[in-house]
Amino acid sequence: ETQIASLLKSSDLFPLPQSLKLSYGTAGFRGDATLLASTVYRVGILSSLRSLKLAPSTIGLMITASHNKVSDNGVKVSDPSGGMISQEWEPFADQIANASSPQKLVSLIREFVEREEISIGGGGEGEVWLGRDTRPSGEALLRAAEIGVSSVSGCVAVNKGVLTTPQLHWMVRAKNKGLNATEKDYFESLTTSFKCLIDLIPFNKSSGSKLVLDGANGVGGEKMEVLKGYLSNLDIEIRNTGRDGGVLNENVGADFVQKEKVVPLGFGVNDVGVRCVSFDGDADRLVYFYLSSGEKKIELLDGDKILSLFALFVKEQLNVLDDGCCRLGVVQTAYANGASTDYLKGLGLEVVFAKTGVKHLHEKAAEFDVGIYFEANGHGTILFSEDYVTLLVDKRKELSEGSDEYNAVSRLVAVSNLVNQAVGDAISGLLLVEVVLRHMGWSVQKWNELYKDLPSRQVKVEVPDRTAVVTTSEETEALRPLGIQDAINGEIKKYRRGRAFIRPSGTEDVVRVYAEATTQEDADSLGDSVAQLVK
Ligand code: 16G
Ligand code: ZN
Repeated sequence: ETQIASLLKSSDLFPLPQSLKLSYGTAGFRGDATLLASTVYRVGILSSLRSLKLAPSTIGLMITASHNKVSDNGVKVSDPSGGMISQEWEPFADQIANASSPQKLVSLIREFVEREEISIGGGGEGEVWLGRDTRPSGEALLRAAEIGVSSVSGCVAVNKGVLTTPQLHWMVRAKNKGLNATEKDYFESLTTSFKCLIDLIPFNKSSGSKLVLDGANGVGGEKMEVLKGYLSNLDIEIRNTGRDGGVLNENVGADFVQKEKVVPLGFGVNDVGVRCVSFDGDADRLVYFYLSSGEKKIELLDGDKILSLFALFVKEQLNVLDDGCCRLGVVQTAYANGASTDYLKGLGLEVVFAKTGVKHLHEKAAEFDVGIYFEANGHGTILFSEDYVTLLVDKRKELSEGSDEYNAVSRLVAVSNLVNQAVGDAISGLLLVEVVLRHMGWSVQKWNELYKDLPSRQVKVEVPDRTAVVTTSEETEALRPLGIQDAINGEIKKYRRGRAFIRPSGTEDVVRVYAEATTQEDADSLGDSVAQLVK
């Protein structure tokens, strides 16, 4: 009863704004920051309950709206593994976020606690780690989260301050594994494995040519500056750090660069030919690019191309080991450029498709010994199963130091430490791209030639009810409205290498159309005619 009184009292501090309807969706709750205090407070409560349910365990709560505009904010929860919170809890998240009164909220919590058999007020074993990006609204929202967390008795909130999303996930994962889990440990783990990989490059140990980073005026640029202090062998210039007056995500960052295919602010004619990389606002996505002429248009190396580079490198090491028993798999979404899928299949790789949204890709990648996943937008990582890493470490003991096999095993083990095993991480992704390019002796232009993207086109269609569109689990075909897929197939048939699909957005009230063909004209025309069918 004291627990209930405490919840009623604290929830009075955070009234639900009228007309707010929220859904946890593909990436947590997001919206205008001024409306989110009650939501974040409630997610604080949920995180405490999650921690108690899985006790003893630490849960992560991240305050960010990623690539969205600076006046937005959002909140998402990390499970003890460092992955997204189990989808089984999403309906409860939706319910409490939308509960219309403190009484309603408390009764929902009560029911849930009973059903899930969560024991509250026991030994005080609940712990939630909080992080936020650089948004000005973050501090106040973090306080709301703290109040939510500690309104559940036996739970403590630990403020970890400004972090990238992947840093918080990494730290939560490490903590629950009983490993060192500070931000410093994160940087040390990355730099140690990066240096190890650089030392394993068979020739040309030069520091490589200069890389220029667009930090999206967010947390990523700031953290890269810290990391730079740990590294002697990375020549990097960091722009759009947010300190020079630029606005978060405004005409900068990975989302902007990938969607608009033009240079971000702060880049121009002087950068022609230079290898450049953009992070998004919370540094869980990256895309590379370069300027081939003095114009604004760029050559984009998106998530698909990063995936291809990583897959090639991992495959090369496995070939040295002649290890037929390692299951290497690649996971893409329907948005992956068809040319990238052909390329990966051409390498003899198993390619599977998942629904859009990181949690879906992650789940499928985790089924392999080594699973590589990327969304075209630049979010992705490489997952190594624990058993496979153990096997590699044991195998290395039998190999003679310095042999090709020994080095291949060492590279794979170092990659498993470098690449964030919890979520996609722009910082570790950047380090691995840099390693692989130096290992191959490739320029960014050479990397870009792995394959040529098919022209594509995306259209958003506003409809009265986007849930009328239901797709197969890989989102490649529409099951509903009835008959629409036949009509789409009819359009596709008119174009050489035509491909198109529709899906309801998970983050906006629209239906999205994707189309691809051998020429831009064809891709545009296919996209438009499919959009007409949706209207
Ligand atoms: C979210 C997802 C992103 C996905 C996008 C699709 C995470 C962390 N983020 O931003 O992966 O590409 O949604 O948006 O899962 P849409 O459903 O509106 O097309
Ligand atoms: Zn992001």
